[in-house]
Amino acid sequence: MTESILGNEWYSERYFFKNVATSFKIKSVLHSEQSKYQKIDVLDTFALGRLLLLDGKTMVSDKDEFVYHEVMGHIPAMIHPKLKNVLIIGGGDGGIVREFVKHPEIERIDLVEIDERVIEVSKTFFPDCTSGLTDPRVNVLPQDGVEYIKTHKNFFDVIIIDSTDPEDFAAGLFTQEFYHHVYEALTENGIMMAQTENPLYDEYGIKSFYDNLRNVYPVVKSFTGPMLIYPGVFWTFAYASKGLLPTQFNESKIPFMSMLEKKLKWYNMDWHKGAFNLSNIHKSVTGC
Ligand code: AG3
Repeated sequence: MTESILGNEWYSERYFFKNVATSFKIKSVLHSEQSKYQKIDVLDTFALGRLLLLDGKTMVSDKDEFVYHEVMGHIPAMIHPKLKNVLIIGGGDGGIVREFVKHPEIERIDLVEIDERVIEVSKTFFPDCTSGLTDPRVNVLPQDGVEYIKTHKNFFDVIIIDSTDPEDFAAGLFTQEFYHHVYEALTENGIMMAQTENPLYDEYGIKSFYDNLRNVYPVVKSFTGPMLIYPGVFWTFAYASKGLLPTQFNESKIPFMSMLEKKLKWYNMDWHKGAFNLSNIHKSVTGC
C-alpha cells in the first residue's frame, strides 16, 4: 500500500479488513525508508501538516497529535499521588515524553522504543514532539519493551503503552501476559494506560484487550479522544490501575494544573472529570 505513495496525490490508510480508507491529500513525500522493523514515511499533507506513517498506518500529525499526547501524559499525572518514575513503551515520536516533562515532580522517564529509526526520523520531522527528549530526566532506550518490562519489578509509578495496532511485533503489547508483566513492573499505586483502537469498527478486538486488562487489574476504565488521522476518528484509550480511580485527583496537583492547563490544547481538569462517563456503545464494547 505504501509503495504507491510516490506519484500519488492522495494517501489512503485502509482499515477494518481493508474495507474502509482514511485519505489525505499529499503535498510531498518528505521521507521514506524501510527500517529493520517497518516502513517509515513522513508526508507533508494539505490538511494536517506533517504526517508520520509506520507500515502505512497513521501515527502522528501536526494537526491532532496534541490530543493523544496530552491525554496520555496528563491523566495519570493528575491522579498519581507520588509520581517519580515513568515508563513509555513505544512512542518513539516523543510526544508523550514532551507532556510528562512538564511535571516537575517526575524524576525519571524511560522511553523504550524498539525502532531507533522512528526516534531519529521524528527528531528531524517532528521537532516539537521530540523536544522533551533532551530533558535530563529522560532515558531514551532503543529496545524491545516486552523484554524491558520483565527486568523491572515494583519500580514504575506510571507505564504508558504507546503502540501501533495489535499486529506483527506490536501484537504482544495487547496480551494478558504482557499486561501482567506491566502490573509487576508497577509500584503499589501504579497506573497503566494504552491506546485501544476504534470501538465501532474493531468491536471484538477491543473487547479482548479490555478482558485481558480486567484479568490483571482491579480498576479498568476507558475514554475517548478524537483523532483525525486514525480510522473513524473515534479513538479509545484504556486506563488500568492497582486501585486508584481515574477521577480521583491528587488534590495537591490542582493549583499546578490550573496553571498548566491554560497552555494545553486539549486537556483540562473539567474534561478529565467527564471523560470516563461513556456512551452506551462504548460501555458495551469495552465492558467499562
Ligand atoms: N500510536 C498509533 C495508534 C494507532 C493508530 N492506528 C492506525 N492508524 N491504524 C500513535 C503513536 C503516537 N505517539
